[in-house]
Amino acid sequence: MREPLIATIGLGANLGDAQQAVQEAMQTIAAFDYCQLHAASPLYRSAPVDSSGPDYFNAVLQISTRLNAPDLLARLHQLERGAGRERPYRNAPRTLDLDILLYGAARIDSPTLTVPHPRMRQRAFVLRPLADIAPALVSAQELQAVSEQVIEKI
Ligand code: A4P
Ligand code: MG
Repeated sequence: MREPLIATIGLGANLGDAQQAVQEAMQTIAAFDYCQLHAASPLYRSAPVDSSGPDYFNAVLQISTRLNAPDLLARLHQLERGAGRERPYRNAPRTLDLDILLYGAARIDSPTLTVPHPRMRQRAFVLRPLADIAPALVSAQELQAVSEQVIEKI
């Protein structure tokens, strides 16, 4: 088991009881083995970006974890499956999407995992909640660049 580091996880859902799915997933992830809650953002409601269907509920979570990145991803996938996630096509509406946004300061580029998440800095539904819990990680310019995207804090 490795030394603990801070992993940042993005949560999103827009099918079923999406608000509850995101809230429950935050609690479940914080209770994973070898993980401790570091910070949890407020919940946001956002219009779909490059996607379709109802509004999304989004949040960002930081955990201190000893899990390596592939093991953390495997647990997140397990949780997505438990929430009934199906993958009919890319960016399809979903009951629960869990992305590893950051894993400490690591850069990972494997067939199954790219970290930092390549699209995180283009998306208000990531940057706004991330700025709430880790303001040093998001610049004012980045927030300004996504200010046209429709999003509200719940
Ligand atoms: N994968 C690679 N890197 C990562 C990573 N850092 N974290 C692989 C998690 N998974 C990663 O993901 C496909 C594969 O990506 C996984 O099997 C994993 O091995 P997926 O979740 O099945 O596919 P996806 O959700 O369609 O792709 P992704 O990358 O999660 O989509 P995006 O780009 O994150 O967009 N609009 C609003 N308002 N709110 C949203 O939450 N989400 C999306 C998803 C689009 N529009 C949205 C929202
Ligand atoms: Mg995903």
